[in-house]
Amino acid sequence: DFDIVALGEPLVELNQTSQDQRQYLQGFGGDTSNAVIAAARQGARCAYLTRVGDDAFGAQFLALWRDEGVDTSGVEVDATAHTGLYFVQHGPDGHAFSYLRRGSAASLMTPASLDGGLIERARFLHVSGISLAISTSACDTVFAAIARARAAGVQVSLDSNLRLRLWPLDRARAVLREALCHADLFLPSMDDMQHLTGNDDPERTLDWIRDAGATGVVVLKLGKDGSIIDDGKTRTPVAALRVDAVDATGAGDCFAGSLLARRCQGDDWADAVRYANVAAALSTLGYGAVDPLPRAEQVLAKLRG
Ligand code: KDG
Repeated sequence: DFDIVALGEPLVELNQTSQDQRQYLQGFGGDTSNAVIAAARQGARCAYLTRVGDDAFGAQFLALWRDEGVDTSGVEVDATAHTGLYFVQHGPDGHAFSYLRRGSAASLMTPASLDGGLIERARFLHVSGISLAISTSACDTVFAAIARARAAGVQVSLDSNLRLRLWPLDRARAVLREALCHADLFLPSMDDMQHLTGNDDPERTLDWIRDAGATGVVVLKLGKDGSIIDDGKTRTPVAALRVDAVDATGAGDCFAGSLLARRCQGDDWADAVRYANVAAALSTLGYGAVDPLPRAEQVLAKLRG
């Protein structure tokens, strides 16, 4: 059985690492894949549900997940479509993504992709705004996964991960509102919520989320200012670890995966969020979404120090 089963799209990553702007380091990304690898590095038993192309990149991903101890029995290989790809570019305002993913294998997932029964064997199902955005059939698949999880008593975790390159704001708002009502854990970032609600005040943002129908735990991520846990009764701020970030790609995914892993290991919400804040900070110290994801020993050493 699994602690966490995640559903979404892996993307091969080409990350700009040089000053002349023309050298790219190949790595791996895809928010839910990042999250499940981060969770596995914290000791969680994980599986990933997706579809990759029958190409060199799909094969690299399958090898990566196996190396990381992530179960791949729910990964479909599609001979008719490619594995998605994105570029990360760095500038004065942080990082930006360019996607080459339309028509990708993962975007062709359907609810039948869930028939292997992995979700029913998990403690958490983890999905995101990106899983919902990539295509209508992927969106249907996410809602079908949520329904299966709820029917089986599996907790649903949803990261907002709003990517406005993938869908219009109005649709994103409507779909995320619908999805967050079914989440036992909702993980929005303040940046995403600012787009969705038009306000930049954390308290009012949490009010908006409750008014939208969230009944589970909400952890609002404030970047370098840490996060706020709202369990429906009280709101608890948790400070972040300050670091000199090199590349924040995947930091939120590291946060999600680490938080879920620590919940499965018995942490209360405050301890799990404290741990996840440190893990996420450490994940920004190198280039790429996956390579710099810390392991449990590193996070624990930092927490103790
Ligand atoms: O959170 C990081 C992800 O956004 C990145 O790995 C690429 O999955 C990705 C996406 O769709 O933006």
